[in-house]
Amino acid sequence: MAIDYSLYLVTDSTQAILGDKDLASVVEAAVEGGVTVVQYRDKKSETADLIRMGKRLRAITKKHNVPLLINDHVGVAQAVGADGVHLGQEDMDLGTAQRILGPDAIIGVTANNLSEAVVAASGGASYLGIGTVYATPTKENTKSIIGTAGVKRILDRLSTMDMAISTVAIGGLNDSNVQRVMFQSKAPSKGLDGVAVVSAIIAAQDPKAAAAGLRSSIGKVPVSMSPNAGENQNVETLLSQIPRIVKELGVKSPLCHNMTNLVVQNFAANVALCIGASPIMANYGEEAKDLAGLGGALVVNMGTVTPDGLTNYISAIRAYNEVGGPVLFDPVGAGATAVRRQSVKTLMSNGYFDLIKGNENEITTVLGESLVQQKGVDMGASTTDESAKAQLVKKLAARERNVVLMTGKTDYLSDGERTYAIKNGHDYLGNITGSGCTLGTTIAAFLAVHKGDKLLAALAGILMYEIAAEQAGEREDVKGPGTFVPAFLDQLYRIAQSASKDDSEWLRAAN
Ligand code: 3NM
Ligand code: MG
Repeated sequence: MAIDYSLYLVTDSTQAILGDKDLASVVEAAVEGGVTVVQYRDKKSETADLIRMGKRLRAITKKHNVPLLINDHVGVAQAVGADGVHLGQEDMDLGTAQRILGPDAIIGVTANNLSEAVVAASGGASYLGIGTVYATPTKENTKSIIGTAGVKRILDRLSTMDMAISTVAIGGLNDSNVQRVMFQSKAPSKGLDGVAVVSAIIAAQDPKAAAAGLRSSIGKVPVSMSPNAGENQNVETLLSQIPRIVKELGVKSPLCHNMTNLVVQNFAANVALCIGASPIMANYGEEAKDLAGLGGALVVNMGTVTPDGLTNYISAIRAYNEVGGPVLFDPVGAGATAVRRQSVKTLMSNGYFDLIKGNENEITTVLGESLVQQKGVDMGASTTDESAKAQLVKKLAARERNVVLMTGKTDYLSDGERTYAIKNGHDYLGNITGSGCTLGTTIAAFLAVHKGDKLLAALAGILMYEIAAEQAGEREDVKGPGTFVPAFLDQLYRIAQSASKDDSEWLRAAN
């Protein structure tokens, strides 16, 4: 039997989630709204009560032609004529359940990690419930939170096993994140078959509307997250398009919404103006709902993160994600403190970033892996292995399905397929404050004007920025970092002006 796993409802009968509603009525409404599979999960009731409710749910699901599975209790599944069971890692083992229920039963298994997934898949499970994706109050003692990266790791492994097993993700999923989770979890060869939710439907005021909303979200890949136009590998072809993109930026003057740190606000606004963008420094998340509709891009720079700031970032990221406005994440000091490490996780589980930029430490923190063995508190530890850096950037971009830029003497830029090393820039950029942050501002403005190929947009921003720095650093009137800053702003402005006159001479310095 081919099953549609796209919207998998797991029930909960607790006061905290179901409240005073009647479970069978909630399930019926949910099925009418578009739920495609129902799992009856009740961790507290006695067997007689389970069978009583199970029979009611069987009647409802049968009427609507939707499969019914029972959590944990194989005997209850048999008693009510369910289509199968869902087994947690502490429940009856898969082989025993298969022998009892026979070959036609649907038997799903919970998988938190690679080995649980491999064991269940090899054992012939019908599907895997992969989780816990995000923290959820619904289930007590969940194992580790694996995020979309963890789901993707499991899907990648399953695709190498060449097995016809279905998959759903579970844990903390709701209408604000299902599209992104489906998109970001997608392994090269296979994505999730659906998502499983509890509270997003059972705790909803209107379970039918909640189910209908989820069902329609699941089917759509958000415009902003469409895969990168990765067909263009040729550097010359990419470079040839940059003057036109710089010119377009000046013509469109996109809104560049910065939620950035206290140190660089003024400088970032000046950089945005000089390149031809229209800056706004707005840290209040509620405002983003209006700003996101203006066709610009958002920079989230957590250089001076606070609890309030985090809440504001999340509202803004969601507002931009909703309308497909590009979001650039600059995880400043990501590895420096526990608060920052946690903030990175919180932000990444709450939204999609079109581009993540950072230095080596920041990018390795976001990836969760280090290139080199960290020695004590030596945060400056660095590798000189260029190909290792390029691989790391590529890996993170492939994992997040976005574009990643690692800045340094050489910058590495990747969309998970194409990876480039860029060697432009000037030493003085390292001697002034906010040069990394304002590069983020610059790239965001380019993402707003050039939507077709995010990597190309980023490349245009990086080259404009770094070549302007080279030109400024070489000027006779520039004696050091102090005189460099105004000269740098001037050169950014000049490049913008020359591009508007179709002069692309500046780009000859690209390397
Ligand atoms: N199993 P909600 S998480 C039943 O990780 C269940 O295996 C999980 O609830 C797992 O959709 C979970 O309300 C609860 O976050 C999911
Ligand atoms: Mg269980």
